[in-house]
Amino acid sequence: MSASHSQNNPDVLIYGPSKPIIDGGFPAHYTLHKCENKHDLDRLSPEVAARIRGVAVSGLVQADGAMMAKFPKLEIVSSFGVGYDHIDARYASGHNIVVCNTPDVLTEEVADVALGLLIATAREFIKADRFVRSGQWSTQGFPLSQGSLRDRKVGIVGMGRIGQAIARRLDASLVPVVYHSRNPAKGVSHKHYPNLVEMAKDVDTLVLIMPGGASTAKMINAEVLKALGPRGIVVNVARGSVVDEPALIAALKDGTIMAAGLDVFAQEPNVPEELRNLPNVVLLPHIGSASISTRNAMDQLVVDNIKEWFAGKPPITPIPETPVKGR
Ligand code: NAP
Ligand code: 8YV
Repeated sequence: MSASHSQNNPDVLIYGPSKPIIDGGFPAHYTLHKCENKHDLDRLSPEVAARIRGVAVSGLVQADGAMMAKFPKLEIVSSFGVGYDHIDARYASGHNIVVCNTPDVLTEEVADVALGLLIATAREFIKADRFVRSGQWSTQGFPLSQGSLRDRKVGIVGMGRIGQAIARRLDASLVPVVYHSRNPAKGVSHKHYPNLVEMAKDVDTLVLIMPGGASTAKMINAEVLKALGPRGIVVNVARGSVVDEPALIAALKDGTIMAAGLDVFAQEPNVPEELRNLPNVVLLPHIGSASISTRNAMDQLVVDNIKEWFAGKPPITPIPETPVKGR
């Protein structure tokens, strides 16, 4: 794909929730259209759809092949979030549509949440907070935590931008780290395991930060959880789809593993009641990148990718499946 394209008065659709930085971020010569959800999208007139050349996906709404096929002149889809499992990258690549995501600007924020969630899970912060609030501390001491980071070895699944930022934090905390990914990560000195089950046998903690989608679906299954063992902690900041959720619930219930810290779930925002009732889990509502400053930076990158494109330049962060050559 090359970045030599016409530049005049593009029609751009903003698809997803309203956000000031995205809604207000485009120059006056753009013609903007807005669909908050699929219902709005289905009602977009064919005349307007025929003019759309760019789509800014402002939240977790699906941009599958059928969605993109509505726009015969579509050149670019600029999506909010580094994960793009809600975008059909293969369709885009086959139809000369460049897809952009928002990597890097959220890396450290998400790594902070991963480490915070690991510590909160191992050291039982949420139970301890409830203990103080309920007034129980005035009559008894809080039980010692079963878990500790001091005697743990962490296996990170996915050693990309965020995985490496998590590894740096664990290095600084003197916690040994190894990792699994399909290929060894360039410039990473931690031990690489080509086989996930072999790694799970050698560690007692898994931190998941690989992409969602077909290649990682339910990768963390009963076999992996059994290999991790009864001291096992699973922290998932990747996608709910990477875990076999019923198998995880069963493993947490019967002591196959010790605990889990979860920021993401199979059917968000619906979290199974069985999981919500477990005492050995810490549950977060998908807040890995959710600070005002980081979300603003992500929104700005959604806009900037489209602005660069329609200024005739390569976009800033195209995904690997739809690479763009500069002029
Ligand atoms: P990245 O730099 O592309 O890294 C992805 C890593 O996963 C790479 O090491 C890659 O290595 C590995 N990987 C990919 N497919 C795999 C597979 N089938 N099996 C094993 N490993 C695989 O991405 P990133 O910026 O670190 O982001 C990672 C993911 O985190 C995102 O895609 C998103 O789903 C999730 N995320 C969640 C939140 C949140 O709020 N909780 C926020 C941001 C991101 P190989 O290609 O060698 O396998
Ligand atoms: C977003 C994420 O919160 O970047 C990602 O992949 O999971 C988060 O930063 C998510 O895209 C929700 O819109």
